[in-house]
Amino acid sequence: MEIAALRARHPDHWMRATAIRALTLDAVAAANSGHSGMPMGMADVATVLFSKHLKFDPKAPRWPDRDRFILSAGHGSMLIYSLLYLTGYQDVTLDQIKNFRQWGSITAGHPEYGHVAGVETTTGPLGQGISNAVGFAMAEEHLRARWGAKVQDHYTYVIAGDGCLMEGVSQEAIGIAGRHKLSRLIVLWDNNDITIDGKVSLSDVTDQKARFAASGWDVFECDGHDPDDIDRAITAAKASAGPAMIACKTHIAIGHAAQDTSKGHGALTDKAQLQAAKDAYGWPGAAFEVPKDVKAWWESLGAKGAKARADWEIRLATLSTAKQAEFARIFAGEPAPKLGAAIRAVKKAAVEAPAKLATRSASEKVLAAVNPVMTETFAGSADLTGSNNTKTSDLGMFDVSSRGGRYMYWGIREHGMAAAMNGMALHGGVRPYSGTFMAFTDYARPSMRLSALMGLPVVYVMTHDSIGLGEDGPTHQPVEHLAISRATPNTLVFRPADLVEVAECWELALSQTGTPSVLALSRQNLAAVRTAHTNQNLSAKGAYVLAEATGKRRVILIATGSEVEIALKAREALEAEGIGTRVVSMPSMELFAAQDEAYRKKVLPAGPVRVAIEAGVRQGWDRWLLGERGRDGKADFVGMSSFGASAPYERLYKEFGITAEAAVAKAKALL
Ligand SMILES: Cc1ncc(C[n+]2csc(CCOP(=O)(O)OP(=O)(O)O)c2C)c(N)n1
Repeated sequence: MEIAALRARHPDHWMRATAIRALTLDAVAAANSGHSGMPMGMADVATVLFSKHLKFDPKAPRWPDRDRFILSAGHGSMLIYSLLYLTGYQDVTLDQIKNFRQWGSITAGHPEYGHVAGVETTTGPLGQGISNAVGFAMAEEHLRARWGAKVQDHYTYVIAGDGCLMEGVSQEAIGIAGRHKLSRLIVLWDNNDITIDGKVSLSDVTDQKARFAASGWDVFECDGHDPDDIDRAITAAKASAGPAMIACKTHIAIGHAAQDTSKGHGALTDKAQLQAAKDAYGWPGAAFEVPKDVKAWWESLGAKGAKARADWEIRLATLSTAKQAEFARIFAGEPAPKLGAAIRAVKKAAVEAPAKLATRSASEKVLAAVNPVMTETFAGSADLTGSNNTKTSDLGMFDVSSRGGRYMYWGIREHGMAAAMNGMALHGGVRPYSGTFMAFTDYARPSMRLSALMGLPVVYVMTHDSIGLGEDGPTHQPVEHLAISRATPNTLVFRPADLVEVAECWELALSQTGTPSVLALSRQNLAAVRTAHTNQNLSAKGAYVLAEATGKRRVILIATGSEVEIALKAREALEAEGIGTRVVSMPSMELFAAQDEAYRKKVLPAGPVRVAIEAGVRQGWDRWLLGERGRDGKADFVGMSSFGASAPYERLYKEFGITAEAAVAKAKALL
């Protein structure tokens, strides 16, 4: 690559783009870690995107109608930090750039949502950003249909590398975007032929352009170092009818000794080589110095965006006051004011006409009451709509000709679904929930972890939550998944026992603003366990006394979901023998752990023996059995310690010993 020729052909552009390259080299060298090559290679593309196409206002980083820019290749974080610093985002100061990757700085190793205004999503786990972007683009289409182009009318741009495209989740995302003709989604592929181990050809010979085209995308190409060609390709991509992929041919670590090699991928810290690269670029000044005219040009881009934002505010103000308030509410992620009343009505009706019901069906009943009053919900299922019970009659289908619909057939794409839900939640204005089988949380898990890390109130409707699903057998029967979900920080796991608890748990899940929820729901029918109505949300405390001991309390049975019914039966048997037994229903361990000591002590006092009953593994239960005033030798667990098996569920419960009799025997043995 002839750097001199590039400089000569577009001298102004060259210096502007090189500001990104120079800042990247300096920041990575100062941190002595990080990734230099990718930001250096994509600096030209980013410069054209930000100067000619991206609608953004550094003074209003969360303006709802901004274009979204997603750096899916998150290891190249210095690309986005440089752009945010150069264009004048307030919190990315030069000091932050100098403290790249250091304790206390917002310029973390990989871009983190919530740390830096202008970072739309946390990236780093490759493939996530491009898959989030599908959710961003869906949310934009949906909101544009419902609110009008006056207030929602923008693009989603993604920079993705070879790694993002190799990760399996990207195919799920690409498939969804192609099927739904998400024409406002534009992926800029950093086609540099290099990954960490060497040339891409070491591990992949996929024709990426053909692959995208085969999934329904419009495909473009450009020379990723020629600003005119980049501009031409982006302009064409914006006008195309489908989602667009632009293969940007670039050189990793351009102008450095490590150019076009896998060495260029990582941290380029050699001082002499760094200076040689800057000399080749014609870059003046000391480390972290950007010439005044170059910085001023970048800042002028930011100022341009202020006008677009001000115009948008004028358009928003033409909506009625009520509509403006609703728009503000859904973008703030606040629950609808009528949610509480809708939930209480379901609870009251449930108690008045108790029925045997699977909690997945109970969930459908709750959603039928919630969706009409909380119209920002956006539902779906990974090809298990009839099993997950996520669809209610009022939602309508989200499709190419009906963007206002609120139900999505995700196809068999659990991971892509979860990643897209993250994107929707990040975009704002929609509150996504979708379902699959609980055992397939594994397939969605990388994105579920990011929901938690980013603090997104996505709801995962995970049905068929135990061996209680029966004949489908151990491949489909979760045993460790409750424990895995509970082990994840900032995640609420709900396992409700009946319609009343399901209603309460949905209310809690839909009231979250910074925490995802996992709803574990049964396939099999369950008896109603809550027989008296109260307006109070008892599940909000995580655990509560469902049935008190008569006489001296000697046993406490703690159960969740489908096993609460078993605990109540065991209580009856123990009480019949004169053994006072309390049953505690524990729909959410996390919420119970968050209660004060006095409440926890009231529910789990010292003294009685404790037996927990849950059709899953014991991991996670010992705090409630041995801690919290419990004692080894006075506690036991009725649950699973192996995978399940294929048979009718009643037989499985018997064979695996998850029965009232087993609970009674274990309790008595401890007395
Ligand atoms: C899921 C995941 N696996 C592995 C990594 C580690 N990793 C970071 S960058 C990278 C190589 C990516 O290659 P490419 O996208 O071509 O980036 P470039 O070499 O162009 O910078 C790998 C394997 C990661 N960040 N995420």
